[in-house]
Amino acid sequence: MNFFLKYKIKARVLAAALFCPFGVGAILAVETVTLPSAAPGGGSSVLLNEIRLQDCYTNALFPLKAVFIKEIRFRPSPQGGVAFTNTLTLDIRLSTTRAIPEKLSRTFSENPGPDETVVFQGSLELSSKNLGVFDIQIPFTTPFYYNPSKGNLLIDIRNFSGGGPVVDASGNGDDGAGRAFALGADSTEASGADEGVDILQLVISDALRVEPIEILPLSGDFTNSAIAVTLTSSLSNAVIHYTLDGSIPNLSSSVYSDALQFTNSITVRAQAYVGFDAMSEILTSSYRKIYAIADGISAAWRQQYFGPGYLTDPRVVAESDPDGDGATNMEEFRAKTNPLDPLSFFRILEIHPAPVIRWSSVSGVRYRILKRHLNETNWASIGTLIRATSNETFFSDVTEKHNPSLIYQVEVVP
Ligand SMILES: [Ca+2]
Ligand SMILES: [Ca+2]
Repeated sequence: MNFFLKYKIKARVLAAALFCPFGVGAILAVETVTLPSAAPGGGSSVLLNEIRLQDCYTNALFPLKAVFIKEIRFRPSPQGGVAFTNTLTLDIRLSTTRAIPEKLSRTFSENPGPDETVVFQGSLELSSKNLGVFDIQIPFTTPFYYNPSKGNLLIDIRNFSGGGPVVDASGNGDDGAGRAFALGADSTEASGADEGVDILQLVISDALRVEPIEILPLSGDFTNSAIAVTLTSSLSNAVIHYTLDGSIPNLSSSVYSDALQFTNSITVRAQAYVGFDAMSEILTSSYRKIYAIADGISAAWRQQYFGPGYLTDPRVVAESDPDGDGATNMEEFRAKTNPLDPLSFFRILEIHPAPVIRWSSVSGVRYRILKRHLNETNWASIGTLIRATSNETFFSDVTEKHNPSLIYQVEVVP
């Protein structure tokens, strides 16, 4: 007798449950895909017996995007399913197959695709409250990357222990799902291949969001002569393509291997691929080389002369002399001269000796300096009155150079 029960299920419209739109930075979207053909109905003994069973689901059941399948769930059949808790020993493998769900080969090895992956292997305690919901859950230790555009999904289950309940199943011929099965977990030939299938719920997540590229350092400013940027993907077989001109990376873009070295401002855009499939969002990181650092020159001074973009203007370096007047920006800042005007810089214009008049004085007394040339008769007063602060006072007449024809006189002002 066939160990599968009879089916009473009518097909319904295929639909995937809970589809979350993709958005940059969105919270990881977890969706479920359920074969929608069944109201709770027929039963399967895939968990009940020691068996091997291949369920095949058509790619039309999945969203049109690459996903990771992370978990499968069963629900007890209303016909023989019971509440239970038991530890089962299972081997579950997923692959992308060219096989047609309802026309699987009876030779098990002919059905899986080349990317067959062991997603769970070992013992696992399963339980159900038999509420008709998908509460028998088998999370995968290795998520399976599945691109529905590449083929149908084959789920190869070997149950080495039995001990679970009868689970819900469908016998419809037009629901895009079928199976091959045989008693004995190590069977190589199926005793039957037909239109029936376990009603599974597949937990998936968007493959574009689960494996981001890591970039170090993150976007930011750098002041050193060069910056090293590393890209990594947690997918060991991923190839990272990148661009440095702001364009969107694709399979033709440069392939990342070693750390990238930059000496000037740059924008890195990168995306990880496995084969022809994008496996990450496009990552964008910008690095800005800045020339104004905490060197003592005020930001306001730099902005005054070099404008609002001064941070990335190489002319603003403290040791630079953009106007070529021999004074560095630091020297011009300290002297309050114009760093972009070659005629504006601090320097000694002239050195010349000047007459110095020195006299004995009394603190508090005021004095007036008079002078004339030898060939003049009138004395002229120069400067303001000088109030002595000690017993000796001097005055330097900086308006004159050394001139033997000059005569000075000092008089007390009453
Ligand atoms: Ca200068
Ligand atoms: Ca200057």
